[in-house]
Amino acid sequence: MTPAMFNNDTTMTAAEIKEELLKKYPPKVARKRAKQIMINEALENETPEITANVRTIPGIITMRGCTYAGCKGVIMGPTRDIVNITHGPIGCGFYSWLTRRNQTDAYAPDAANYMTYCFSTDMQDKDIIFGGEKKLEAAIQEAYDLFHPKGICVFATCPVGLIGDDIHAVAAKMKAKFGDCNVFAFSCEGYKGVSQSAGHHIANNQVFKHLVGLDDQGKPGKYRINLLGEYNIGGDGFEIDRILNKCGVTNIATFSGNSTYAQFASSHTADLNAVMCHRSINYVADMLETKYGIPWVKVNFIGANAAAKSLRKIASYFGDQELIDRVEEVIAEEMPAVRAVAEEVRPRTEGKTAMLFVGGSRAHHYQELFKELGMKTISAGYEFAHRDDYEGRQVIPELKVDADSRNIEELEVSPDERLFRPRKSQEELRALESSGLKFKDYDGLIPDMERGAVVIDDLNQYEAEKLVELLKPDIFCAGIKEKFSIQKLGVPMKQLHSYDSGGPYAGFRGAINFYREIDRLVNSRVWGYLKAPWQENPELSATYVWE
Ligand code: CFM
Repeated sequence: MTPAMFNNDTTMTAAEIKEELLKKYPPKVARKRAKQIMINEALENETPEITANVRTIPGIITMRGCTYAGCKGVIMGPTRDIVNITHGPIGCGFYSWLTRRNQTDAYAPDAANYMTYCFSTDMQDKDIIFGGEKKLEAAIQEAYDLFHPKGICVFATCPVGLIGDDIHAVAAKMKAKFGDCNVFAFSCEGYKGVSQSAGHHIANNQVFKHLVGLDDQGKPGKYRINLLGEYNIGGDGFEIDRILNKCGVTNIATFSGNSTYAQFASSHTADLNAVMCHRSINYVADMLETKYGIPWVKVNFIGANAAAKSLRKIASYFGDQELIDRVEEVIAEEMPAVRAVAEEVRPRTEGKTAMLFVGGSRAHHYQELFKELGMKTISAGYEFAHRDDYEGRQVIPELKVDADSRNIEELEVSPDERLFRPRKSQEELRALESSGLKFKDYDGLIPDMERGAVVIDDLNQYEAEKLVELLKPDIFCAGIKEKFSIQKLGVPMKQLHSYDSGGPYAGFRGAINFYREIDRLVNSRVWGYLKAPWQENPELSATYVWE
């Protein structure tokens, strides 16, 4: 049995697909959604512009998460030796506890590891009525007494913002009381922004304000970088560190996969910032540059070719022949194993199609891996990225500041009197730029996608199913909320947030893992055989018990 679902035989044009997706909506909703669905290279638009980072229309089942998730879960969650206390009802704490597969090295010599704990103030009705500050104070004290951590972070959930608890005052008071524990808080109430993206920004600000720059003793090394926007999901960060070590590059701090308090505190001692996930951490990259003089470049270690390119970028920045040669040696050593698997798999994956709807960077990065398999990404989009992640950073000056973005503080940063040290002179930077190295730059997802591909921002449940029905991809990549509904449509589904239980997929070894996984998935017929009970017997007969 070969269900139609597996034949990529659609004859519809991208414009017809867009029209189909919008057809069911009331006119006002359709008008709004139309601006978030773009046919690549803007064939139907006069200005190639996508609407992004705007509120989800009420009633639509979005794939997005909340601001608290972006702050506590995404940025601070992967740090092993900071106690993260959720100030709020237990549900928020519980559902952010070990749900993201950010791994850490618990055997490291400096390893205090609090990641397996779920710290919450467990607010009750009476705390909402009379205020929760005392309870928060007691929780911070208890955590300190039990663990004596270097840092305690406090995260506000929605009710905390609504009742007005001053979490920053409580944190400052406890910090002063302890003297040897850095306590600071995040006003990252779930509703604070339109998605988790606002939480990234809030986390970036507070870590920069309260932690970065506290320790001038960074790790020693000749080529010292920070890896920004890498969260060690499924061990990606471990693989990148393995490669960097092999090349002789010292990673001072990862923001924030497998990170520690000390890494953040000494990150200003690095000489280059390599940015993986632009969306979640570009604020820190910019602030490290302004305050300390560290330039940043965009890298991508997802995909073997992309990893090689990123290593070359880092080497060309330092410009040292020894490093340039070592990077070439490492690439030459690692690539044969990658190529061997790619060649074995490619006859089975060539020409297959993929759809990617993930967060704010993976829907772009993973297209590299699919390209290496000879697969085509026919539709992709982010959940919460901004226009610059789609169209490139050149659009930043024209981004509209609306009420939602105004909600998030923009830190005023200036060069540090003591520590600002430009890592390269203006002439050196210009010379590097003319040799092709781009600083402070990200081209975004759109230029890398084929003409006519459908780019959709904040895809929702309804559109996801419709899109799969119309375009019949060989694989659909998104998250747990989408997984089962897509599989029920007969299409293999790969989670690109948690990697299901797989990974790492970054770097050279990661590419091998990914090739094998995708080969298995796109060549498995099992989802096509699956029929939900209502597809086989659409009518249920039943009787009322009281008849
Ligand atoms: Fe950056 Fe991420 Fe992503 Fe992200 Fe995320 Fe994530 Fe993601 Mo899930 S930081 S934007 S908020 S790469 S948790 S590790 S997979 S949505 S595409």
